[in-house]
Amino acid sequence: MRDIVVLETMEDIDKDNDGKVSLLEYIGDMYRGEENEEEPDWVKSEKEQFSTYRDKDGDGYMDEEEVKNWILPQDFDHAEAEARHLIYEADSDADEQLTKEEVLKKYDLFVGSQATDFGEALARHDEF
Ligand SMILES: [Ca+2]
Ligand SMILES: [Ca+2]
Ligand SMILES: [Ca+2]
Repeated sequence: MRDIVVLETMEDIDKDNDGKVSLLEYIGDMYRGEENEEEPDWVKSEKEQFSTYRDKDGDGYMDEEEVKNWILPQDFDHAEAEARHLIYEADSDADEQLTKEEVLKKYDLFVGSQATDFGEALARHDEF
């Protein structure tokens, strides 16, 4: 069952059907920028994600195993990753602390997040 999901994802993203997902294919699946257009920041950070986390053996491609780890991580804590992502997104002054103002500014992000409990807990903890 799990492998079918992996295969379908591969088929979807692996445009040149070489059985591996290149950085371009990975990004191209989410983002189609115009030439000369500057990349949005999230594309840059996705690229970093790719080389830092997705492409474990650093050969520049995600093979089947790496795609599997990407979409079906074994020991991946979704809530924690989401929480970290939220902090990263919301922490406007990058001091790794979230103030209530920062949370409120990104309120939509927290509400739309799977880790909404985290956002709520955070807002509660940060009352002053
Ligand atoms: Ca490919
Ligand atoms: Ca690889
Ligand atoms: Ca901050």
